[in-house]
Amino acid sequence: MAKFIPLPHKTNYFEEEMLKHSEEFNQLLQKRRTVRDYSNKPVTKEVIVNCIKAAGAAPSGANMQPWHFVAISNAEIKSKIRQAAEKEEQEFYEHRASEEWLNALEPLGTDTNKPFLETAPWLIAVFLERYGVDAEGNRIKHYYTPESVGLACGMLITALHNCGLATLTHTPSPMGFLKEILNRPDNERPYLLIVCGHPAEDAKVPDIHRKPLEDIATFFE
Ligand code: IYR
Repeated sequence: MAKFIPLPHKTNYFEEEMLKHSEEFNQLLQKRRTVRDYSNKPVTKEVIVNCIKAAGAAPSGANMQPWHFVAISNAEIKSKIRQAAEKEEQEFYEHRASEEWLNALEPLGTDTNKPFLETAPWLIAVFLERYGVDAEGNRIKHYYTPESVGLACGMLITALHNCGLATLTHTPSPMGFLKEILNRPDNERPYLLIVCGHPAEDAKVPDIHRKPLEDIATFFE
């Protein structure tokens, strides 16, 4: 039988307050940029812990919370990840990527060289649990797993940005090497590698723009 409790936290803003919150949060998120140039300045673990907790508050299919976050500041592991990622990227840029894909990436100026995987103080490897495993080793079915983990990643990036940190959502492809280097179990697959830290003093970002509202939303009133 489903058990219900009263909604524990309620916010009841006046309309003007709500509008102000929406404007301020939009202003904050409009300042988010994907960053590839990082400073090696450390970021305290507690900040990363709190942001991962925030990500863990994401909604998920049947509340299965099908995610696992591996946060790495260890230089040796970061170096292994960089080596493995650059090997895959070499394959990608030289053989796997279509001409069309390479053209789409051209404005981003990306290439096989991924120094940020060692420079940035934290890498957060996000794993998707294809299924759960209970105490007896039985499989527990998970639902809407890519959607759920995507939502958690969005919240993680937002939480990190809110702390004044820069992020890069990095997807070396394929990223099976993450599972080996980080010793993850069979039920997990690597989903995303989030690079996080302070931007380099002279960090540059591509001159690209966001679509206007009318291109991303439709309203029926
Ligand atoms: N994984 C490669 C290529 C790449 C692919 C997409 I889609 C991007 O938005 C950016 C890069 C790389 O990281 O260089």
